[in-house]
Amino acid sequence: AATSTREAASTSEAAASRKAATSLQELVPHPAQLQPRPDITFTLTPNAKIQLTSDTPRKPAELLAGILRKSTGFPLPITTGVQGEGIVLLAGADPRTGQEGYQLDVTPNQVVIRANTTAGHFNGIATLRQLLPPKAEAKTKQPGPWQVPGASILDHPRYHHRGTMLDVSRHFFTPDQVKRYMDQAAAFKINYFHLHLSDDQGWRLEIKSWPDLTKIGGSTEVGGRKGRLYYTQDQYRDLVAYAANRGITVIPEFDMPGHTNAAQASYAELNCDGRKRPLYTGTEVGFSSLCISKEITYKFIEDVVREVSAITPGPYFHIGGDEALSTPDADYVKFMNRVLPIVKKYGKTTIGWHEFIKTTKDTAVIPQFWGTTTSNADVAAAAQRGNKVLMSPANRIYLDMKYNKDTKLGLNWAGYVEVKDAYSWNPGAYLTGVSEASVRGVEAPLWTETIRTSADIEQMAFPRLPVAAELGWAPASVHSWDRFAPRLGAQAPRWKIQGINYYASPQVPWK
Ligand code: TNX
Repeated sequence: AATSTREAASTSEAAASRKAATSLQELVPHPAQLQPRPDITFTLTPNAKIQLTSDTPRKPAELLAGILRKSTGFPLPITTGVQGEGIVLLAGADPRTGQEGYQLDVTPNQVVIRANTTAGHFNGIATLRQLLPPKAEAKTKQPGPWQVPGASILDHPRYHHRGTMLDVSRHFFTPDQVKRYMDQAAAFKINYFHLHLSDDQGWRLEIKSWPDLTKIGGSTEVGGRKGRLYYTQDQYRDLVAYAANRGITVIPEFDMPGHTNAAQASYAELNCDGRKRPLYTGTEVGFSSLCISKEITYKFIEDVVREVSAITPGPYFHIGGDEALSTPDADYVKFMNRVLPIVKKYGKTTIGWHEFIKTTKDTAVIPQFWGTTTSNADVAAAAQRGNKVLMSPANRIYLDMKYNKDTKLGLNWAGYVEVKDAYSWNPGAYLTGVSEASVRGVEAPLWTETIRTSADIEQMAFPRLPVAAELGWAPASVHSWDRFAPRLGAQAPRWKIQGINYYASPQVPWK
């Protein structure tokens, strides 16, 4: 009996370590360098401590502790001083890790993460979460064992900018819904969260000097629901801090000179004819424009940029600039020539949908390409001058495109975007005249004309947001659908434990 118990124990240990060993092959995004150490397994026990030195940042440790205390039920105190079993976060990593990379080394009694920056530590922690069993993501106490397979990882991203956008204007999402999506994004090393805060259907952030923007412009959404559908400045500050505590920088967008009906419905003086527009709850685009010839327009914009910049620690301000179909070309240029210096005056760097780049030769501004073609003369010319381009080609990485004709949510103006389509392009060799060195990164935008709930967000973002994260982080040399699809499929148990409503694409071998 003794023998068979021992055998049973060792068989289940072998099974557990076989299982643990595979998590090394399942990382999304794929790390730059990965060396398995099959002879080693680390097991997290109730005695483990999260150990820092005086020069390691605390926020990443707090994020990790918050997640693992819930699922393991262990106390996991954060201590200063490196001793004994646990997870050790150290400053001072190999210079090849750069500004955002990390090293992760598994020893029998410690997992050691080294990084030179806070971002690097957040990224190392995202990797450690995926090396632990899926139940590590549970919100309630689970039984162990909590094993990490032996490995030595040296990692850094292909591109600095790995983002997603949430359109909170077409449909409003509560702070808790936004936080839920931020959490989901952070798990894939997404480091920018773009909030589309104004559009024809809604103005979503309190501006103290123009209170009717939210009082009127934030009172409804697509479909006509009524409510206080906006964030106070305090709520926005809290969202920005929540993101920062996960290694994410928020990029606020106020779309102009088109997509402005909500503002024009709030203030008569923002219209050339001096008359308020009716609120709009449909989904057409291209019918609205700020009044380019009125001075009050630029006072309004300066007030918005000043107030928003003061509560946005990140260096970017997104001015939209897309689909200004009701603004004559000459006016569009005039408008941008007034607005770009305002953004600069308040210390921010402009990002805009790519249309705006034809109006400026400033190489510091960032065009965000959202087209469906693989050549764009204005974007290519900007790249030749030295601008960095953010890549969001709609027919590849728009999260609101339907997967196929049967997808209930979403739109299809850019086509159907199945998971393999979302993966099968090279951001560094996609646009003619825009080479690897001119690409700043990849953003996956989620427009919300048809999206109303967290379950809706998740159905469209999963699995395509992790695809975007893979394209933005993993080295180009590992790009292969056949090898990526199983790694993606291996995430499903984690998503199930978190209650993420992912789309189980038939293209992916789900675990
Ligand atoms: C185009 S993409 C838009 C948005 C829509 C989206 C829907 C872009 C810069 N503008 O106004 O919501 O298509 O997919």
